Amino acid sequence: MPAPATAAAGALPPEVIIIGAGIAGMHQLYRLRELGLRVQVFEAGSDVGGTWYWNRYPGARFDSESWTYGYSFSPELLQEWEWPEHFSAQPDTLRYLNFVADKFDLRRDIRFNSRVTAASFDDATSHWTITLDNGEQARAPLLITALGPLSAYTLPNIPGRESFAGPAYHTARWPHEGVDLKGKRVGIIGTGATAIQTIQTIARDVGHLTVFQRTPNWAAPLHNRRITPEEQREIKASYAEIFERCRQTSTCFIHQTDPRSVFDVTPEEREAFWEKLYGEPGFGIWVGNFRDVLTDQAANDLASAYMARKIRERVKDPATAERLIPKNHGFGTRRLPLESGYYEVYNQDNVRLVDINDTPIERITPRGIQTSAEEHAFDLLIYATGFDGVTGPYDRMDIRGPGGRSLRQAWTGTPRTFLGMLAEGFPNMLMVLGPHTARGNIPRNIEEIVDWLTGLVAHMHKHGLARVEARPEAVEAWCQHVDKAAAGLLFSQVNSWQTGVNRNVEGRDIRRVLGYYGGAVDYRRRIEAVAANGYQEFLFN
Ligand code: NA7
Repeated sequence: MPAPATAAAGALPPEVIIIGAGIAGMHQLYRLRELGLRVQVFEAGSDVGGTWYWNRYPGARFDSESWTYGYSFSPELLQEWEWPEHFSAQPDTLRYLNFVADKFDLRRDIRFNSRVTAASFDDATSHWTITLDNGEQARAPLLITALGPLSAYTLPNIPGRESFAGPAYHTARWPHEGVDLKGKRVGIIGTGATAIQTIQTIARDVGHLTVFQRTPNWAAPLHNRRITPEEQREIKASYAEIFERCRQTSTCFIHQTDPRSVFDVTPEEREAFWEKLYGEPGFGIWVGNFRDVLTDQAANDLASAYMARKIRERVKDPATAERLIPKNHGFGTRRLPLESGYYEVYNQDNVRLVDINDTPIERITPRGIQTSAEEHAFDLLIYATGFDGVTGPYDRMDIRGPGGRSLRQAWTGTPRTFLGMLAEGFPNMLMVLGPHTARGNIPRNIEEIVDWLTGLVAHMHKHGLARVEARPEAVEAWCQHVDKAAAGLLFSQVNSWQTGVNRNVEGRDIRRVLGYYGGAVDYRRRIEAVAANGYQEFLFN
């Protein structure tokens, strides 16, 4: 019989199990404690932080304004913590999450180094049993998954990967002690948001850097800088307004879509607006652009042409500049990487861009990477090859609902949820930031979902309800609405982790809608209405 994975002898079993001690799991734990519930969190890492615990690659940092990113639930915390930079670097973010864990004594309910490999629901008792990688088990009526949409990292499916003689790291598993890259010959695969941060940071230290690019991405300047003491005072004095502003925008960033069409203004006005956005910090150029840039092909073509011009201005070698300009997707139709001197890296003598569409990678060898043209020799390889987004972390566990029904199988084509918080046919499993939820400024999205789920749990406790599940007709209506909300957006026609495509994972070659794209304001209105109407879309008993 497996050993119980919770608490000391004599202690009462948990009423809720949470998987994950990242931003979401920590907040959910805090909230459920407020309800007086016994909660047990299981975390695969050796400490708190989730994304910010694992992703320690050089240059990892926010693209969200730091002062919009932290938890808003504690006014005291907001006054105590000081973000050093407008866009926080990973070490500071991890320090922040440790500060929060210490302040609220969260660790006493978290078991670290405990990866959950399976979860199964017992229909007779309406309890979930989770199994850890060491075989231990734990049981509770409610299971909350706080897995993170980008926690299932993926390695490239290139032959010979294991044969490389030197060290090779995925960016999401960067060694905690750091890596000395000085003078080394480094190869990096990938040119997404992660790769761009890594490349621009390490290019000055390495001996030589070769970037293997399959698809270039549009990228815009981050414009990060330190927060001055005066700004710090101002930020602390205006948190209420900052969070209110985030509540009013469709992505929960401070940036709001401009109500004008690209075609409402003259070419000169358009150029001036884009120059302004290009010169400003953060995601404004992406989510604060003209209203039709992300929905209308002709408007998007103009924005893409502007961005292409910027790349040509910044990269000296015209052939390299052309390779860095995306040709198969328009500006902003994939998650926009923000950069600090990324394009200028390609003006350095020690950096080379290899377009693997021209010279495909054939295999990884003991010495390096063999393309159709030559063998590139390296001391070290970096895989900045991304994640099996959103559903990947669920797929990596064996989750079984009533009658042993597998979630992995149930979601083979596309996930089926109600509000992105309950999966169809999986009672008592509540998801924080699962598929079909609004996503933008992630901690803001998390906070709303955590608070809403806390309300649902409180409702169940108040009324003595042991089991909750979404009504099939509510799931159907929600899934249809989710599809409709994404239909008019140009990004829906483009392959990326946001549309569920990952060519390194079998079966991940079909685009799916994985988020709610009706906007955060609409999402909030809908979930609040469900709670206000007494959760009629659910079956309880
Ligand atoms: P992304 O954005 O998914 O980027 C992964 C990159 O790796 C992308 O350029 C891929 O090219 C490339 N890739 C993946 N597999 C291969 C193989 N087999 N061969 C060559 N190139 C490959 O992940 P990130 O980590 O950069 O960013 C994820 C999110 O984290 C980001 O959106 C932010 O929200 C933070 P492809 O484009 O598939 O051709």
